[in-house]
Amino acid sequence: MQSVVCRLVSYASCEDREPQITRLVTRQDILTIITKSMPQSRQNIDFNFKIAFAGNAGVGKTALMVRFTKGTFQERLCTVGICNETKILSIDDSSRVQLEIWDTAGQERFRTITQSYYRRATGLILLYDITKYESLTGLTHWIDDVKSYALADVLMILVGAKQDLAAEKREVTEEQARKFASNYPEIVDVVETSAKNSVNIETVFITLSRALKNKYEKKAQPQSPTFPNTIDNQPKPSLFASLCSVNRCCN
Ligand SMILES: Nc1nc2c(ncn2[C@@H]2O[C@H](COP(=O)(O)OP(=O)(O)O)[C@@H](O)[C@H]2O)c(=O)[nH]1
Ligand SMILES: [Mg+2]
Repeated sequence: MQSVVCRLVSYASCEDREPQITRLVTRQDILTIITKSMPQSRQNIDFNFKIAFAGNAGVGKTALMVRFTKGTFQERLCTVGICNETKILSIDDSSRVQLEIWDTAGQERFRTITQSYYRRATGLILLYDITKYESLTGLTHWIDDVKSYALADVLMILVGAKQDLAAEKREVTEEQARKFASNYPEIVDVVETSAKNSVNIETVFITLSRALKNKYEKKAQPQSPTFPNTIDNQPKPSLFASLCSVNRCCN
């Protein structure tokens, strides 16, 4: 919006310099400016989904988000403030899906994740650490929280993180995870990932996005860049810049 305002200001000052061209800025002008100020890649978006995380501290939520959105992995990360990142995916070569991915801000350490974090999330990534059995069972509490705060029909994917440590430290088998998932019809799939070695990272987001797309297509909702979850009234990443940073761990 800031850039739109800047453009309007420069548009107006341009008119000042050329007084012979005097006309009002119409609604159409504003729409054209807004469209032009959107990066090409943000146009023609079929769906917008807000994706949030649930899972114990230390299971690898931030590492998964950073690997997916920035393509990097750093040992000993800590999350400060509230982070969201936006990424666009093509699903089955036919739909462009914009994901707004919200990391927790470390509140899970104190079990103080608030209603506002889950509000309007359409998709949820439930993360456990395959080297810690209690991180799988602990998800029961997070799912209870999600069910009381999130949209009633939120879809979830169960993700076993740190798959690169399977050989020496595995405590949870994929079968145990699938059995856990079978108790929750909202869980669309179970995937093991490694943010460290970049294994199955895109699979998580594509699988969840595809399930969400199929669900909303069935509902025959209008195609709109702001459907089903308008993000326009959410704080933009730039406004969050001072709150949101992922640093080397301060522990
Ligand atoms: N070996 C390995 N370590 C990981 C992986 N993902 C995260 N970690 C480590 O696990 C710790 C906690 O990760 P973090 O993303 O901060 O967890 P969060 O508290 O759930 O956000 C950090 O030391 C990460 O480097 C992974 O895929 N493999
Ligand atoms: Mg974190």
